[in-house]
Amino acid sequence: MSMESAPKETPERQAYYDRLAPADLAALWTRFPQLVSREPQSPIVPHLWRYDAVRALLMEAGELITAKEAERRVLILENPGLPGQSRITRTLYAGLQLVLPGEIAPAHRHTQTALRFVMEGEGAHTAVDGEKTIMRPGDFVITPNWAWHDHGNDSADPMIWMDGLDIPLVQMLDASFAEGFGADEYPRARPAGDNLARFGQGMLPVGYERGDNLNSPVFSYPYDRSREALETLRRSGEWDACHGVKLRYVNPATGDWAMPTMGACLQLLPKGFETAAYRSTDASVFTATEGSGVSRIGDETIEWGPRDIFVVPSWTPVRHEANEDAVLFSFSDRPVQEKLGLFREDRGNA
Ligand code: 1HN
Repeated sequence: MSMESAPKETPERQAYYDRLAPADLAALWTRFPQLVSREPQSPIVPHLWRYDAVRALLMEAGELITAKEAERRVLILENPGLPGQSRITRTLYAGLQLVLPGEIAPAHRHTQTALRFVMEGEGAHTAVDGEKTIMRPGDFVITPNWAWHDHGNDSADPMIWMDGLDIPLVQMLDASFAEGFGADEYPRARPAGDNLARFGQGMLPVGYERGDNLNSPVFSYPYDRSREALETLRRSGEWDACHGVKLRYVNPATGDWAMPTMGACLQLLPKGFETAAYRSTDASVFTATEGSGVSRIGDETIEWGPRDIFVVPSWTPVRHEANEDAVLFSFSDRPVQEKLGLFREDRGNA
């Protein structure tokens, strides 16, 4: 069947194909198997980045260039299956960003959506449309598309976070716009914590209408609250066979994912718990905030510890096992796949 293997080549056919290319044409029957595969065929490979190794290189960058000159001082985590393409999965970009004490990363905005997950440091801030959020390890912060954002570090220590952006997705759609603000900081509009008070307490301002905003009005999800929720649920003992205790970050005004293009989750794997094999069409980036464990991803075995980052490709079975209570943050393009009717998952027999 021509969808599974290309028809036999003959000298006459080959000669014909050779005449098609100069005319900017191609024969579909030679391409079917690549274009419409029976199952996802991803160039993305499972991979682990050790935090300490990336951190050492990032600190070197701190001596080579300022955050301001670089605009953002980031080391991109590139999937070895697609080297040189600034992506960690087919649709997502990830990097580790360093802001040194006293530095500012100037205000700009772009149509790409960003998420931050804090790895190290305490007391630096990011500001979204003029509202500052002080960042601590494990905090999850979103920067909606086209929102002005700047970062600063008034603390005494380096601040490092993981950035996740939908850059390759926006690139594929040729929908990138960006501009600088022209000053370091966007004018401060509201006091720090305003978004959490308004939208993050299981309540909404009376009369609030979300309009056409597809992003959560909450842009900071502090770690201590999410961690406490996982701990309470851990004690209830109802663990998902494939995920342990797993919660997703939501837009409290809609119940949908916090951002339209990227979905993020936090999960607790109790000590000794081994998850059942699971696969889904959304390639996912993971990092541990606490604990250590082993993940079997297809044929690869990855041993991770705190702040290491690893990637699970689309439709590749994964099983996690925790050596001690472990907490994993993860993100993927699942909201996009769900909206387009493309998301599939396979829980094995679980
Ligand atoms: C960006 O704006 C940030 O604001 C980080 O921290 C990484 C990578 C590509 C394009 C824009 C940030 C980015 C980025």
